[in-house]
Amino acid sequence: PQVQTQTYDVRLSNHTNPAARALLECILRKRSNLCVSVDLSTSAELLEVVDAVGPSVCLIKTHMDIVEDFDQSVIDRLRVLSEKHDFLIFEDRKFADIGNTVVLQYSKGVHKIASWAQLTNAHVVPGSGIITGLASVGLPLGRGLLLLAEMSSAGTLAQGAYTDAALAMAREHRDFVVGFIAQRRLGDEDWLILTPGVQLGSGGDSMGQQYNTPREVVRRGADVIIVGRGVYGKRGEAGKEAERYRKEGWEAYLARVGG
Ligand code: 5IU
Repeated sequence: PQVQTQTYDVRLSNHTNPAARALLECILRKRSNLCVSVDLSTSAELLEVVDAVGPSVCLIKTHMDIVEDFDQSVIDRLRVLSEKHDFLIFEDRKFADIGNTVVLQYSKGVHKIASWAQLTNAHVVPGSGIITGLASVGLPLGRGLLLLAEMSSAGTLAQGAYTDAALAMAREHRDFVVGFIAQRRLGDEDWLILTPGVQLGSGGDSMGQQYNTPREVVRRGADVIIVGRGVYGKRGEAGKEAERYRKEGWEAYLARVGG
């Protein structure tokens, strides 16, 4: 596909899914295409970082299953912060089972993800039944789904024909699938591309993570940059770092759309 040069404003008219629209509207209101991934394992640390980065983000990405003291009050407090700072919530659950099972994992259990996360994501390895299952829960609630088409980690199998298959599956479910977790733009349609593996200074970690800069991933087609340790890694500086990444991401977007 060609470089995505349409503005977020124009792209709003290409989307009908309520979660996709809410995300684009929030991006425009806050001039932020930054999602901070808050991978911290106590609710106090999680909520402290969310409160600090909240003003600079359009989206907070969670892994709620790593929070050791999880209970419903964590969700209640997260939602208060999402109203206070105006951001959406993306639970990075990476569903990967058959349709019947993901229905239960998405709606029930300890986390009841569908009740609070506007966005979640799924692997395509089970085939399209996973989307049918998740859509049966998420669509009535106005939720949106991202498919994992590519990963940022070294040696990922999500490439080539696998990535093409993810795109084909998304095309069958355009009401619920709003885009992809990917490293570049996919397809000529308007899919939202959310890209993890982002850090200023690039490099990686000791377990296969590979980083690109905000400017590079946005140039390749990222609509939302996902940054974790780059923002919350230095204790006490998450708010300042988030604002730095927001500016980088927004300038890269303006450069891409020619503004
Ligand atoms: N994440 C990736 N790469 C991927 C996918 C998800 O890093 O391809 I799919 C998640 C893992 C972590 C966050 O929650 O995004 C990135 O965190 P760091 O910026 O701290 O590496």
